[in-house]
Order: sequence, then structure tokens, then C-alpha cells
Amino acid sequence: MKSRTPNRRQFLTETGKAGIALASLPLFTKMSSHTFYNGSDFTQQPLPFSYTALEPYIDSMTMEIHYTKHAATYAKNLADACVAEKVDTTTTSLTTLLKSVSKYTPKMRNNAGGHYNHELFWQIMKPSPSLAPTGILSDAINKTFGSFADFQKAFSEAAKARFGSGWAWLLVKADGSLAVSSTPNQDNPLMDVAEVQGTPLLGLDVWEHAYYLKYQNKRPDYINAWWNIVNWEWVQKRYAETISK
Ligand code: MN3
Repeated sequence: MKSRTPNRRQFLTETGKAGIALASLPLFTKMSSHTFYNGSDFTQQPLPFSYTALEPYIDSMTMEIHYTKHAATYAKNLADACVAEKVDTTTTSLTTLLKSVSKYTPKMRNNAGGHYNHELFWQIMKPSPSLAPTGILSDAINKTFGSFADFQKAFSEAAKARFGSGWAWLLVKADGSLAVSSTPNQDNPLMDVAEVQGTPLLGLDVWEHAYYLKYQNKRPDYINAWWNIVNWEWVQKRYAETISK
């Protein structure tokens, strides 16, 4: 019995510390609580890491402004567009909406895409990841592009060559094959207006707001740095789920 009191006190103290640590990172959440996989979320989800977590590759000020200002605004404007255009977000998934986005206004296209793209973007990054895919995704990349290095080169070129604002993508096409593409503005491969259509696995935001504070006009440096924080475990899981559908 004697040992229970200090243990219990110790437990409460440590729980209290954990509570404080979590409170100091209000946006921290476990990935398992995130329901983004099915693309049904119309509201902004918690960031799965702290603003400082991706340094030095993405600085904390860029991360905070990107999440709390840019991405939050897409989510708010998407909500407004859904009201104005009578989209019932309790019965329609975001993925379904994107697949027929040509039926809606440019405001819906820009903000539905902006919201989806950023929610995906947060999930595909993490600090200190394994730096290359393994398993079936690795096999598919090698088969399609020759090697992982060749894939990175093709993806980086798509990101560099996108004129103005937009995204670079690795996607799974309807026939199950992989492709690299890029889209302007907040378009993405799910959209019926996209040149290359499919399910995005990996997307890189090349809008200046994503990198300008740290990299200024040097977009290639941002792209090169970004490979150090790609969450390949998550991308592999998404690939496996996508091709099993
Ligand atoms: Mn952005």
C-alpha cells in the first residue's frame, strides 16, 4: 500500500505535465483521429504537427500563416460557397463535389480545391520521415518512372515548371497507373476540369505563400528541401487504399 501513494502522485504529476505540453500545442492531434482519407471533411482539421515541427525545411512563421490564414480562409469560403450553391455537406462528400466541380462557380472551384489540397498537404508531411517509399508504392514508382530518383526528378520538374501559382502531383489514374502532373491555382487531379485526372497521393504547394518568407524567389531550393519531410508511410497507406477500391 505504501508504494501506491507516490505512484499515484507521480502518475497525476506526469499526466498534468502531458496536459500542459498538449495545451501548449493546441493544434496537435493524433493522425488516427483524422478522418481526411475519404475526403468528406468540409471543415479545417487540426494540424498533425506543431508550427515548428518541419524546421528547418519549412519555417514556423510560414507554417503558422499558411495554416491559420491561407488554408483557414479556403475552408471559410468553401463553407460560404456551399450555402450559396445549396450543397448539403452532410450528404455530399468533398471528393464527389470536386469530381463535378465544373457545375459550380469559380468560387466553389477555388475554395473546394484550396481546402482539399491543404488538408492533404498537412498529412503528407512529417518531421524526420523515412526518405523513400517501400513495398508496393516503391515497386510502382520504379515501374513507372525507372527509379525513385527519376520520379523525384520528374515531380520536381513539374513543380518548377508550373508558371505562377499551383501544385505538383503524384496521382493514381483510373486504370491504377501512376502519373506526375501539375495544376494551376487550387485545381487538383480529382476535378473534372483537370488535364490529368485521378486520385492525388502527393501534392506540393508551389504558391509563393508556401515558401517566400524563407526561400524568396528560389522555388527550386524549397522543392529540394521539401523531399526531407515527405511522410512516405502515410502516402503508401493512401496508395494501398486507393488501388484496393
Ligand atoms: Mn497554400
